[in-house]
Amino acid sequence: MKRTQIGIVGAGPAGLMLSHLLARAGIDSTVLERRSRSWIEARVRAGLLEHGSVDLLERTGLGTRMAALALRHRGIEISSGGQRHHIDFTEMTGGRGVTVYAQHEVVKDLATARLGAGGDVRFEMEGVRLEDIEGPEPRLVWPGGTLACDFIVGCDGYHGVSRASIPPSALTLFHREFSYAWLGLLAEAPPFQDELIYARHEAGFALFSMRSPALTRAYVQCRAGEDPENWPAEMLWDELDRRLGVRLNRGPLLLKSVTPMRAFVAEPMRYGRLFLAGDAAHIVPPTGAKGMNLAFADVVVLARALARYYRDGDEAGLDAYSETCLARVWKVQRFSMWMTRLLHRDPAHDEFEQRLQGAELDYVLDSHAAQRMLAENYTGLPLDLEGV
Ligand code: RFL
Ligand code: PHB
Repeated sequence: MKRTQIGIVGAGPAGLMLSHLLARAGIDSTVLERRSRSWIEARVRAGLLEHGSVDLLERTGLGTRMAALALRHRGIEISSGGQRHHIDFTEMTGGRGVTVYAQHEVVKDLATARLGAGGDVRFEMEGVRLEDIEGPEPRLVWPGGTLACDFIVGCDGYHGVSRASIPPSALTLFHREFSYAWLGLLAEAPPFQDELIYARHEAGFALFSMRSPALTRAYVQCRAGEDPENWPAEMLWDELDRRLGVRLNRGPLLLKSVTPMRAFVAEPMRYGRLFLAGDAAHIVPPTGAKGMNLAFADVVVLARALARYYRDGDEAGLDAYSETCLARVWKVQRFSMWMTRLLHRDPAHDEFEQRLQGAELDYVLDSHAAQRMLAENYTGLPLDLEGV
């Protein structure tokens, strides 16, 4: 039977970054990914990197393309009542900012690094199952193969197979569903300005973002389960302009799709010899731009704990993995929920709730302390990269 030290399910940002960090620590891993390499490298998802994620990529030799392609931002704009306000993160945090660099570019950099270093990343692996995760030698099994592992890490996203392999009685699941979602577009149109705009509007939330000097990314709040076909391109552009209070540059759409909003946490993030990381363990609503960053924070903790285990035979880091990660996960969940509730129009809310929401946003826009809280969280809570 084939063996590896760490079997990783899923080649998203979490799985590939973990494999990369383990290789740097001299630990063997095999990544099994259900989709093709071209699929994972083309999948349009996140766009914003926290300060700590940028450090992580640079420190581990993945900064070259990012340095050439990424856009550095000092802050964001918030639009309320038709007026735009700039929040300067760099000033509030003593020099931090955020970086626009598409998730699929990060995934390309990671896949190139792993495969270039002779890493074992296998694509189009359908039907992967986890066996004996409670025993001393868990296995990854698929039609035609078996891989014995010291540990398995489930990095296979919200719909993956890893979390589903844990007996339901061993997990506590926390869920929030939303009655609204985001309808997003990606268009061949130069961003009309440098900074992002988050808009609170009576018709619903809107967000102006970008992927590159040539690509605009933008979202409007819509009903959960909305059919994108109900939104012809012109109508979507008009609605964005109306809610954002600007005139975006328009261009051909490369993508138009609905992203469901969800908040979810599975506790604990370990069962026997299986660890969960990234979206497999938690989802935050996208308003704070946190999901990929949180996935990186998990695997930094796990890679360090595994290095300690293989170096000193010390399991303390592995035992503390879930608790260490969950402390950050809940803080990031709090922030993402706060941003979501601050800016979206909740159809279930009466006038009283809407007045409170308006007052909260006014307070944020007037208060240095509140803006600092926003800046600290948005640019990213401290990420310990010691030993990485
Ligand atoms: P992923 O990226 O979902 O990767 C999981 C991988 O596992 C594979 N897989 C399997 N492989 C083998 N066997 C199976 N049975 C498998 N089942 C699944 C999948 O094919 C896939 O390749 O999870 P990971 O690595 O944890 O990464 C999480 C991030 O992708 C996610 O949190 C972010 O995209 C969230 N997010 C954002 N995060 C940010 O940090 N900043 C942002 O600006 C940001 N914006 C966003 C976002 C997510 C969005 N959507 C589409 C949900 C904007 C949007 C619109
Ligand atoms: C994006 O560019 O896709 C994006 C930006 C900010 C967010 C969420 C998504 O809060």
